[in-house]
Amino acid sequence: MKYIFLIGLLLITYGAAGASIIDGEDGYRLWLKYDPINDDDLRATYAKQVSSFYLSGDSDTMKVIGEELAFALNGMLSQAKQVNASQAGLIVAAGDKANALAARHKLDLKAAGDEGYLVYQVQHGNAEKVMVLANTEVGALYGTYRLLRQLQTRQPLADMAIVSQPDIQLRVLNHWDNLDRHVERGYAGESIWDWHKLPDYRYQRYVDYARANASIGINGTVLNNVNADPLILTDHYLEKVKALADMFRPYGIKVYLSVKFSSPQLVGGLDTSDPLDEDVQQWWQAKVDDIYEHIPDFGGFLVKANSEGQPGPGDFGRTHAEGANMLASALAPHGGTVMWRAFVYANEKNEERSKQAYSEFKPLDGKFDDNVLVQVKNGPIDFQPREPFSPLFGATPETPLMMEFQITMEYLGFSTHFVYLGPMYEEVLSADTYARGEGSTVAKVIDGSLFDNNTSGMAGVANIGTDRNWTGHIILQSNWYVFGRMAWNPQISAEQVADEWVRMTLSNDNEVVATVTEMMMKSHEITVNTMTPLGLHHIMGAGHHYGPAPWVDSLGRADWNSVYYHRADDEGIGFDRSPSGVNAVEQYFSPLKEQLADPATTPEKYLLWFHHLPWDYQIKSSGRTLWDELVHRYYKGANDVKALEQQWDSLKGEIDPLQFHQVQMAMDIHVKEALWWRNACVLYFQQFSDMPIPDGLPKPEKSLKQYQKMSFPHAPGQG
Ligand code: GCW
Repeated sequence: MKYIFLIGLLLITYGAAGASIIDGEDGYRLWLKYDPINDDDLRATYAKQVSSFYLSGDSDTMKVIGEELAFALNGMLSQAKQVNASQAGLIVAAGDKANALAARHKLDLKAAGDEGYLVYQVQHGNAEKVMVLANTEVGALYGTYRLLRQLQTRQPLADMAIVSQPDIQLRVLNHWDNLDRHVERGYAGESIWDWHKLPDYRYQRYVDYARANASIGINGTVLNNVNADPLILTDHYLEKVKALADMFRPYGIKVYLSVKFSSPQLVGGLDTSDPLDEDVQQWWQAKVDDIYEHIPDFGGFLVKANSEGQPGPGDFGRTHAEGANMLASALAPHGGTVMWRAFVYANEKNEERSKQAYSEFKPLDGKFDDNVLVQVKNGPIDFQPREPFSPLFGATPETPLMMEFQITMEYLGFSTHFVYLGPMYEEVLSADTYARGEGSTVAKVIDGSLFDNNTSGMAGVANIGTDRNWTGHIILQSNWYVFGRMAWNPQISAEQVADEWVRMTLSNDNEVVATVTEMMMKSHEITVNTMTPLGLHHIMGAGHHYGPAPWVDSLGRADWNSVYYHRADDEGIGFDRSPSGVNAVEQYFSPLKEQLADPATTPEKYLLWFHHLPWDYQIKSSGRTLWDELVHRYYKGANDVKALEQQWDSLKGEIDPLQFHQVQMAMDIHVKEALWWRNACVLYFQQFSDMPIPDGLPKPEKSLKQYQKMSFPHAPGQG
């Protein structure tokens, strides 16, 4: 109501001017807004239950819990007080104290593990109390955020009986941030790490970053780009890294670094970086020892090696395992981990790109040290709008695989498209690899349960920067959020997460929640249709990856060009990865491999990923020809984006005006770009199909030549 009035007033006064002051939520507070609860009864009930709280200790983490509770409860209930145990409605306890309370109330604290928690309402003496109990203080912190979420989403506390612990051990953000603050594939401002002013100047943003991550269970951060600057390992930078590690420690967040494999040569003064060379090994050991002296809980290293020009063990005739193990043995005495990326592909291999990671890493299964995880992108190529899962998942029983999802939307519209990635993550995690028969989902591979691995991890390439709202677009905050929630619990549904995120970020009004959740849930599929329907992939602009460019054919390597991937010709379109082509399907387990070998049994969403099909091939679900279906999907995609915009418009006055306005502006861009993708792709592919755009559909505004001429100097995020 207040908002409608405000907007109305501004429009009357300045309506014609176009721009005006909008007093609203700028998004900085993310999902931790803690605005007052307006329902008096509910507020009073909550206040009675939890506004007085007791903490079982005064460590740094307990202090952080106390601060968060005071801030949140004052915000939502206008009251909060830390008191002694007998007076408290809410008890937050860790360690011995928690064990004693759990025993008294016959609760199984073991089920909380090292990082989990119990949140219970219990009858304690003659009072009802809410208890957050955990074996560790970090567990108590996570439990506190869980309890606060109950209030933020307006759920009852009575009868709460929650037991939760993470299924995945390492839940890590990867920042592709350079030391000069440029963020590779970043679309939300500069890097939040102000390396120049560190270690002394410590922005509030660093604390709020830690709070946001802890609230969703993220327990690690790789601070710098995988295309790593070797300077990160010099004393000058390590001092700065230490400052961040010190700030994040109370929140349970460990710091990791990306390292360049040739660092011994580049900053160590050695003349080789051969992992089997003793001097090289000693250099790394000394470097690692030094890091741990300053950062006793340092997490470890992330490595991109022999990939896209980065140095690696291959330069010295050594395998990825030999490279990874050399770093792993330096880290092992300190409990550190190596996350070694499987994103490798090279022209010289003379093998189709989607097959190379598997070919390279499958034979190395069992050769990695215990503290190495191999980090695999969700799909076999590169974070395309949609990919089948990488065949490596399930193929390495002896080697724990870490999932790498991209949260930043390099290939999905940067930061102006309305795309919730939850359904995409869910699609990948719930996919069946059949590695050990039916039910061997990707989620079970990466949580370690399928092969009984003793370590597990999930990484997300961060989408945040210095933009006031962190992610450049409020809706895209949900992608950071859902990544954390799925890293904690890879079985959770994208829809449930969307619902809770909307409640905490936009509104608790049930109708608004239903509308926005529904929009979010369909947004990924819609955007896939606008860009790469039916399994098309890698047809975006070269270098910056912005916009459609299926015509790209002149880049240095065959597999950097769009034409390599879509293979459109007079006969048809698509990449034959079946046994009659490059036989990438052989890397999957039966019965998937047989299913994907035949277009009739390949899911339509992957059709052109696995098959080159004639333009008049009949699509099963619709009866259309392939050409008509392709055109139909591009047109449907663009129409659906337009409909999304209208749905958003219907929320005017129902949500915060600034949040509303910002998303509305981005939606305009999304609509325009969906039309651009549609027109450029349909015109381009029509040259090969030589078939008409079906009757009744509007013709593209420009000619193909005009679309091809568009250029985008200084597009953001370039590598
Ligand atoms: O998707 C590609 C990106 C590169 C990135 C690379 C990788 C960090 O275009 O910018 O480099 O993947 O994942 O290593």
